[in-house]
Amino acid sequence: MTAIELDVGLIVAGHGRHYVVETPEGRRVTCHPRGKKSDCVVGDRVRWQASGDEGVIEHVEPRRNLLFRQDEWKTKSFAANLDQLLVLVAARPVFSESQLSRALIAAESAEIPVRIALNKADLPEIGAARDRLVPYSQMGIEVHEVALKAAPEAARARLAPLLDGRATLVLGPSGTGKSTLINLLAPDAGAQIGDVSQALNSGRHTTTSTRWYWLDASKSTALIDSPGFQEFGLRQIDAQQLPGLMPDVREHAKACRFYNCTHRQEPECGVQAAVTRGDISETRYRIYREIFDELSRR
Ligand SMILES: Nc1nc2c(ncn2[C@@H]2O[C@H](COP(=O)(O)OP(=O)(O)OP(=O)(O)O)[C@@H](O)[C@H]2O)c(=O)[nH]1
Ligand SMILES: [Mg+2]
Ligand SMILES: [Zn+2]
Repeated sequence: MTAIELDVGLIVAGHGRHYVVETPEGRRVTCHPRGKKSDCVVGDRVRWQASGDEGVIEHVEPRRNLLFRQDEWKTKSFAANLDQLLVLVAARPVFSESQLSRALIAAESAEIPVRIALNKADLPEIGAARDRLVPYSQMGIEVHEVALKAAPEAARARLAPLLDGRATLVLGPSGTGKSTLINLLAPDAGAQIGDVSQALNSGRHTTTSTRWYWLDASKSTALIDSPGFQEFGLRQIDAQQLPGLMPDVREHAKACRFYNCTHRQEPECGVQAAVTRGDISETRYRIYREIFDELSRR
């Protein structure tokens, strides 16, 4: 059988070796990949063949892009064929700037446009969270402040236009409101929403797998819910590439004396000078060095 005779479909969910494939008519079929390797991710376009009530994935179409993280031991794919990434952080729980920066670097490396949303504007910690995001808006990344639960209609008005006509992966630590966002914009999604204190105390994540949701009947707009992440390895990136993937570092590296400056101890370094002047935040520079060291240690 040639590929042309197989049915086409979109991977909308994955659980271990089971995938849910959506057909162009909107039917959802549980499928298994052919062979041992399960190398599909949510967002993949596939060709599959019915086998009883289920199906077999025979072929994965070439990907436009793939967002993933990679540590020493394993590679974890988030989703493929994305138009943008929305990193969702919140006033509470306090977010790690290192994890935020890592997600931004992975997106830059995969050439996926990114925006940040800061949720829970109703909480008293919002001022501190807002201040911590100033360096990110200064480096040209949009930051949208919302209260998805406390002021849902204002949040919808702010975010819906940014999402319209695109496939957007919502990524962020556990308990920031990713599933709350999905349920606000895709009312029959029924994504499970967790209780923060419970999630944090038990170290549990409410959402356990990545899932694709359509926001409109014409299927032009999609949001992809994902489990909160804690670790974010960037082993797929060379240390030498890192400055080019961090917009603030990249900007000031133009002023370095040496073309191969690593911005750590070289003289006449534009990046170190920018840190001294306060044009690159101390935290961002610390994160740069931490990731650079990690990527140099192979
Ligand atoms: N105060 C406040 N709480 C909110 C807001 N938006 C969401 N929450 C709460 O934050 C908690 C976590 O929300 P979820 O949507 O489950 O978070 P998540 O990012 O999907 O979490 P994981 O699935 O664990 O990754 C829930 O108790 C929500 O009700 C908001 O605007 N303000
Ligand atoms: Mg969730
Ligand atoms: Zn330098």
